[in-house]
Amino acid sequence: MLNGVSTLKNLMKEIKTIEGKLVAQNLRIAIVATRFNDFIVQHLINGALDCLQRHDANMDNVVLVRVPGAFELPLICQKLAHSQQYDGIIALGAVIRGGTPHFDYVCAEASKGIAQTMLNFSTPIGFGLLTCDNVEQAIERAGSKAGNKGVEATLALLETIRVLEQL
Ligand code: INI
Repeated sequence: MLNGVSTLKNLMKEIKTIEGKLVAQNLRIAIVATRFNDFIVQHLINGALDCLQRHDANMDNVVLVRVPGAFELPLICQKLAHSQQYDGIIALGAVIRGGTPHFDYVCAEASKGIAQTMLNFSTPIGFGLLTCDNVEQAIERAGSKAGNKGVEATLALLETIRVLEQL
């Protein structure tokens, strides 16, 4: 078994592997962020901006677009992707479950619309939309216990852009 593992490791060394470097230099990035639940979303925006700066983005090439809520994210992402002015988009927001099924509709349409936009225009979109059962879960994912999803979405975007460049 041990032999099998080392054979696989050797095989991996021989396989041509395409990976994306986390370099933001010279990229044109649009951040689309909701106003809804701004007390959470502001932390996601801060995380995304900090991450871009740390990865050498030219901050003059970064634009922030605010939208009412998560339901509006797909339309604005689509418009930005269609413009071909951006190498990538970061979609940020927070949907928090209430007492009605509204949460399910907003989450489903937002995530579906963002994924569809990414595929329709081959423009990578970092998915930084929190879908939480309560405020505590959202706080945990906006820069406390469970990290910052704005940072995660930004890193995923950089990696995807750099992989796409090589394909
Ligand atoms: N939008 C959000 O971004 N987060 C929410 O938690 C939320 N809830 O719970 O209602 C929400 N609703 C607004 C929705 O996204 C639209 O902006 C609205 O329906 C107008 O089109």
